[in-house]
Amino acid sequence: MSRSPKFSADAGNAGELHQRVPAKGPHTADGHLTTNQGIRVSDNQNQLKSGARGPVLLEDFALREKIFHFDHERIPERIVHARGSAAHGYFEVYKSLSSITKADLFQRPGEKTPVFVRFSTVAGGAGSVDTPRDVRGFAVKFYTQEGNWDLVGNNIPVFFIQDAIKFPDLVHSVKMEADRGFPQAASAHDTFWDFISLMPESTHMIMWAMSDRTLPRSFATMEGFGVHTFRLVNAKGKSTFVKFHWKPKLGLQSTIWDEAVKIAGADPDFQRRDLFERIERGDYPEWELGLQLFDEEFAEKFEFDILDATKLIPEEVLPVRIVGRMVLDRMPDNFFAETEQVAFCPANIVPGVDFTNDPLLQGRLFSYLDTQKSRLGTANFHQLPINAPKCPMANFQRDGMMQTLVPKGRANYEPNSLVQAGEETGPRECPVTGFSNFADVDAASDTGGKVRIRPESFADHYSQARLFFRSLHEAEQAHLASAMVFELSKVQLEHVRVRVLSNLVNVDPALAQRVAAGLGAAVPKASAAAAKPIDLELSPALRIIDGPMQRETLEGRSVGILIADGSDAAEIEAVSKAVVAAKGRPVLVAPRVGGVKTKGGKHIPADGQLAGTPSIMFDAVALVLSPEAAQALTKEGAAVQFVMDAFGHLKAIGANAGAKALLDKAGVELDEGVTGLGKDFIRAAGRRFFEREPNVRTLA
Ligand code: HDE
Repeated sequence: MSRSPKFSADAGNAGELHQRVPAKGPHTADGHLTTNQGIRVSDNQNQLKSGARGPVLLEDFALREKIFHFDHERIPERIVHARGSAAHGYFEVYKSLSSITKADLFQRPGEKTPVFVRFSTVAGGAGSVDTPRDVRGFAVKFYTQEGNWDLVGNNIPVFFIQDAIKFPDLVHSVKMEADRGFPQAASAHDTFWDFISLMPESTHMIMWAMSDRTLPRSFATMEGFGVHTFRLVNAKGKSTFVKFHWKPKLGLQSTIWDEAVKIAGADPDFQRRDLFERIERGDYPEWELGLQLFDEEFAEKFEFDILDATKLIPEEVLPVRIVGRMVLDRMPDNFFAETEQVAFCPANIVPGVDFTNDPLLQGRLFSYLDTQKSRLGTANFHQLPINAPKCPMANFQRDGMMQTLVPKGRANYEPNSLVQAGEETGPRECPVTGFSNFADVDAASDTGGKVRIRPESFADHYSQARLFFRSLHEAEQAHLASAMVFELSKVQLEHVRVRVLSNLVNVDPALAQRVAAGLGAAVPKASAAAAKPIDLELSPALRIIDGPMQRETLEGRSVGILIADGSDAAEIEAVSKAVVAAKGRPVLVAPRVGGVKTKGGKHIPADGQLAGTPSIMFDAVALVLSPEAAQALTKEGAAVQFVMDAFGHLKAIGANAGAKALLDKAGVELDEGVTGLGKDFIRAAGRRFFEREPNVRTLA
């Protein structure tokens, strides 16, 4: 065993190991290795130890960070289509399809749109072999000038099930069996065939699955299909049904089953390697995009429902029209960053492409976003380079885990009128150029089709606001008006204050007047109302004060009883008992938590100390004080505040004669809510005295 402290793992070939070639990805100018924090690493071979043979030191941040990161390198694999291989390329349209679709990528002959295509098997895990008998995924992400369009298809034109709700069952049945964890990447087992045998709608797909289609020789020699019926929509809003086809330039080629099995042993990565090598060689895989286009009339006449994903339309019945080609000419730079993190979603469509009511497709529209959140861990997965659109994007979605964008300014909502303050306003919708869904009036005739319209019956925004305000007790009205004045006084954008006032005029001109007066502003004209507000019969149930839900009771309320040395024990006891008898909760508050020594020398412990138990904690207060104590407490801020707040908060104040000095100091004026300590206090303590309010504060 070597005990030499000088030994180093790379001692023998240090020169060779330290030659540097700048990387394509993140790198330092001089090729220096750093930590994730940018700290230069001095030794990537030996960890920090206390002595050559001693324990490893926790402070070795380079070691800890490196292992920490390594421990978290994996993300959940796809629940289906886990094993995949992908490549970059482009789609080139042959001639303009403007008569059938307004989709930008189909307008200008010869124009190329970047694509990223991922091929996959369905059942096997990420590390399974390339050549099981299985359906192949054929997912294309078009990075168009109008946003990303994902055509997430398979190499078979039909599917196992008609409704999305059966998908988890289908997938559970084909994946390795739940108890034993095998077979991997194989449909030849009990549970799959059990399910299939109970699922007659799968029969057509099973024919395909058992055919040579599920043994493709290479990705480059298989067809791709959008499977569902989609729509193409032209600039005039006319919809044409479409089924998408990818036709391989090299034609179709499959393997023999025996061959596929042997390939799996000889080269588990047969198709991934094939894709890589073709592109390396410059033999770029190529497909032509074909469309089967048809209208409602054809759909009606066709013997099967065009919304049924277990059916195809034979090319002999409806020819495939070739409209462009797709070439894959560049391998991803990094398998994880691109192939693993690419997030396809059938709901990603562009103007000119639209959905149908195919129930399987509709189910998929929900599913894929969920899966991305689960796999990539954040709603910001669209910011990953492979998922980000290559056209400009802007919206008010903000924050979230792993947010990498740093939006400026405070416009994170709309509508806003920040432009009037010379601030950035952020982006806006546009009904002309924005995506609009095909209305599909026929399919949804009873609801009038798919629209983004608010019904006329939702137009009245003011009448019930008026009803509410006018139904309130006048004290509540004053509170509401004052709250408006307070809030708007904090608003520095004058045009916003004016706009709120003009809305208030619709609610109630008198309210607008009160708020305007509180702001020192003029009352503006009423804002334009979608429906003219009307006077409704007032609803007393809407008010709190004097409304049907007002209760005058001590039940469930608490009374703070302020006591001090020299207080009368009998008085304290009497008021406490009376509160309890009325189902209230008495709380003794004293200058010291240890309690007080009463007039007769008795010790009474306190429940709370004055400074930490202000009157805001109670629904009413009682003062049981000797004249001397009251006098002394006039010099105690917490005591004065105790009483002043109770008065200002319109609470009942019961006081004995001795408390007068403190009442006076707190500015308490006699009213119905200021009582002695007897029955009148217990009665008063069950409510607040709003009639006092004009004497204690100015309200709008
Ligand atoms: Fe998928 N499918 N799928 N699927 N699918 C996924 O999304 C799902 C269906 C297809 O290379 C998942 O990101 C439901 C039909 C491909 O990354 C998941 C239903 C077709 C890929 C999902 C279907 C497909 C997926 C798993 C029934 C052919 C791989 C990981 C309504 C037209 C894309 C992921 C890639 C991937 C759900 C049915 C094709 C779980 C619920 C039909 C090619 O979201």
